[in-house]
Amino acid sequence: MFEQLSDRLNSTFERLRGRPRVSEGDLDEALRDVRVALLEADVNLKVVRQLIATVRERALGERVLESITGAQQVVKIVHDAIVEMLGGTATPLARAERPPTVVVLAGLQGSGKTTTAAKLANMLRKQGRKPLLIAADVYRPAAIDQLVTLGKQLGVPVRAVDPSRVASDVATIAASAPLEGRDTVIVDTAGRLHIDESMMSEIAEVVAAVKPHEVLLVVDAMAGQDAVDSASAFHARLPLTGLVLAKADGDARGGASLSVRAVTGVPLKLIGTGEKLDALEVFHPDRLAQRILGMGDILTLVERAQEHVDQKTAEEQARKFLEAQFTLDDFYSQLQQVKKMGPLGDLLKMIPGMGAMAKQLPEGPEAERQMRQIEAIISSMTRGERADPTVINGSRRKRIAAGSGTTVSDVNQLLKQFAEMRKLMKQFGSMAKSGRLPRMPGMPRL
Ligand SMILES: Nc1nc2c(ncn2[C@@H]2O[C@H](COP(=O)(O)OP(=O)(O)OP(=O)(O)O)[C@@H](O)[C@H]2O)c(=O)[nH]1
Ligand SMILES: [Mg+2]
Repeated sequence: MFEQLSDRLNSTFERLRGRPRVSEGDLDEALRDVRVALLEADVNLKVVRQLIATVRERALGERVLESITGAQQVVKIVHDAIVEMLGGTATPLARAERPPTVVVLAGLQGSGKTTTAAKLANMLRKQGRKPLLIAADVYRPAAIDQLVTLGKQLGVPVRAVDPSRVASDVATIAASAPLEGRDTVIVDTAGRLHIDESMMSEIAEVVAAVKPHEVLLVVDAMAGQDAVDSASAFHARLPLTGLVLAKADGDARGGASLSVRAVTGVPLKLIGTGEKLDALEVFHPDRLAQRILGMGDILTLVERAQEHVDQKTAEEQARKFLEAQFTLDDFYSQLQQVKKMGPLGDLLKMIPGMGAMAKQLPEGPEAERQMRQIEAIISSMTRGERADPTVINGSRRKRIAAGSGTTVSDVNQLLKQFAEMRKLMKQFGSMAKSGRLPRMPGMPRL
């Protein structure tokens, strides 16, 4: 996601950095490139115009043209403008003071409501909440079964409503949820077209009857600007409190995610990044802007690590990582854990400067093969070699290659990559120490 946009923006800024000073002509040329890049990413035209105008005005106001760090300032201004366009800070889901918290999901047919309902239940369950799912899609008989199946997988109870009294049933079930020890109710509704008046008034009735704390519209990122248009139409009819962008993983250009907030004024709260039930993320405008501008997304990486890796090992490794005391042994054990966290390429993209490397990475069976090769090479090293790879001279390389069934050039490549990684970590560590990186809960203090 966003690769093309990210590449274009980065080469634009690269060119700008190459200039000794940024002239007004350079600025306008760069802004033209940014504009084209955003339009090609399918960002809404009005939103693009607004963004470019803001950036230009700020750049001139901040005297970018007279500064020797002008190019850097422009990047920062673009970054901030993108963050604003995406809504500023992350907007957490509302929580009722007195349970139950009620969340209603609405959206077009096939947009991803049922899947999102289950993913959200899963996310809340992991946070220690006790969700209950209500299947209020009474038009497709299979819809209830779909939710029941998902609920079973998660161990979350599912209740169905009577087709003849959808709104009042949802209200009754929601109200009695706390009696069953459930503190959050997630209502999956039928897919509807915004032009279908009777279906729109039905969901409006549900909303009026249960007075939910959140009315989330699930939009399909792959629909691009159509998703943005339908969001506007739903917003005109329902009191939406937030948006969920489903199928963001299938949206190569990213236009919907980048414009839906600015066009509708409704905050984007969650994004769906895959079919599996753990593929739902809280939406963070700043992190996305950083990812697009090639600054990496360390915070999401750290969170994902916390979720999948045991906490103590993670902290220990993060400390070593940032102090560049990381050995090949750590690298090996991290590879094992990284495998649990998701495709390596996805993870690398979140590390500053690693986006380009991620692109060269193979996927699927080839990635598996390379992973096994790396493991074989590391396990053919002695303990001393793993702790301090600088002792690995020519004859040791030959021995390691023979022992792992690889070639000397395979061994060289791994050592080179490892050395580069360490160098990067060192920079990173000093950034973290000097406070230039935000600190996350759970991240070790340096
Ligand atoms: N890749 C990907 N697929 C998704 C995501 N969310 C949902 N899907 C898929 O999209 C399809 C439709 O999802 P549903 O959750 O059934 O959509 P719905 O809005 O409930 O559909 P209706 O009830 O028919 O209106 C399914 O095949 C899901 O697996 C996502 O974030 N990524
Ligand atoms: Mg459904």
